[in-house]
Amino acid sequence: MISLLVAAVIFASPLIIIIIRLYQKSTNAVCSSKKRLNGRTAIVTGGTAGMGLEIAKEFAHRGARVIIACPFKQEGSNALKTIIEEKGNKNISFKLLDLSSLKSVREFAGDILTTEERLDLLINNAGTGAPNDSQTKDGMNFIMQVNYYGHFLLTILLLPLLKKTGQPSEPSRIVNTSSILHWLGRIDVENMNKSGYYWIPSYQYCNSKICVIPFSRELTRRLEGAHVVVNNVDPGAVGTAIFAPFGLWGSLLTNLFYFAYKTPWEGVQTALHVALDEKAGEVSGYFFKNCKISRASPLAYWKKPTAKLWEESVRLVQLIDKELEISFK
Ligand SMILES: NC(=O)c1ccc[n+]([C@@H]2O[C@H](COP(=O)([O-])OP(=O)(O)OC[C@H]3O[C@@H](n4cnc5c(N)ncnc54)[C@H](OP(=O)(O)O)[C@@H]3O)[C@@H](O)[C@H]2O)c1
Ligand SMILES: *[C@@H]1O[C@H](CO)[C@@H](O)[C@H](O)[C@H]1NC(C)=O
Ligand SMILES: *[C@@H]1O[C@H](CO)[C@@H](O)[C@H](O)[C@H]1NC(C)=O
Ligand SMILES: *[C@@H]1O[C@H](CO)[C@@H](O)[C@H](O)[C@H]1NC(C)=O
Ligand SMILES: *[C@H]1O[C@H](CO)[C@@H](O)[C@H](O)[C@H]1NC(C)=O
Repeated sequence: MISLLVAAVIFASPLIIIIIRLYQKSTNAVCSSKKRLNGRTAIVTGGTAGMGLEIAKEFAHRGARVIIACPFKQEGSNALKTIIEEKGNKNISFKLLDLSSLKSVREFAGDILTTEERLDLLINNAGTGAPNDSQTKDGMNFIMQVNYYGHFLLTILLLPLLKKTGQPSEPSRIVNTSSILHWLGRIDVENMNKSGYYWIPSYQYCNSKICVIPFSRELTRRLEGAHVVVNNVDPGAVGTAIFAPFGLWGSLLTNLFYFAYKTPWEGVQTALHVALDEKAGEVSGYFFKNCKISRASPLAYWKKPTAKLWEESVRLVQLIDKELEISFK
């Protein structure tokens, strides 16, 4: 019986991989915008590897000032060098940012607000799927803080600059990275920063990726009248190092499925579309997939948890009334 099952799995896997590949390759759309970004400034969180690096390169190619950010100095300076060499644009900076630390997020945002004159594009791309269920120094679940709370705080702290930059003819844009795995996630506000949430070690990843969606919608509501738009993207399944923290299992997953994955270049097309396309800049609070508006899980549209999530997020990232006032006045 068991051996029959094993045989079935062995035979079915290549077929499944081929189907995923065919589906992904045939549905993947390419960003067609030719927009130049001279005189524009973009921040790409985690612009040092995988899809973030690909996005940063594209922005550099189009003439933008690009700021990339991750928690490791060596990785940051390597990426910086690569971008400058490949694209011949010297207006690129690397700054330290550890999204798992509220203090680091505040320092990064403070630095940006005092040194940058404008901010046209904020790409909340950094993310971790590390099977790391420990609590951070701030008392939150590690994955949730990196993927969701950290970006929540960062976005709100940077709003004054985004609002100052946005014009009626050209709003500044925020792009949040969701994932197909958000379909498995829940907006479970009471247990949001819990360790050992579920028997699957990285389950909070799914939760972090669904929380991003109601947030974009709530922020859109709160930003009415300001020239800032915010949308979510689902890149598809992309061959990056995101599974590396899983060790042997991670490299197995990466290599076994390599054939099924999109390349990082293919994976970032929707993010580029949302960041650059003229029509995409006219909507806010939407979920994009393959360069088109799509529907996220119905859970992401429930009103009650959305309001509660906002309150709880403000409390956990320790935003004070005065800061909220400055960002939303
Ligand atoms: N790959 C997929 O199939 C897939 C599918 C759906 C959604 N996504 C999402 O797409 C985004 C990009 O993922 P990727 O696949 O390109 O992964 P990746 O290659 O692992 O890149 C992740 C980036 O995030 C940075 N990062 C990690 N922890 C951080 C922290 N604490 N503070 C600041 N930056 C941090 C990393 O910097 P270091 O390298 O220096 O740690 C790296 O630059 C993520 O949000 C991911 O959840 C990926
Ligand atoms: C860098 O980019 C910014 C914004 O795009 C621009 O204002 C500035 O002049 C650029 N600096 C250089 C040295 O090109
Ligand atoms: C796990 O999370 C803790 C903080 O909660 C952090 O200090 C540590 O670096 C993380 N480990 C990995 C492998 O990401
Ligand atoms: C995504 O967008 C929301 C608002 O739209 C913002 O508050 C949040 O910080 C962003 N990032 C994440 C990961 O939710
Ligand atoms: C996060 O949740 C855990 C358990 O659910 C709780 O013990 C902790 O106090 C919470 N942290 C904060 C900052 O509220």
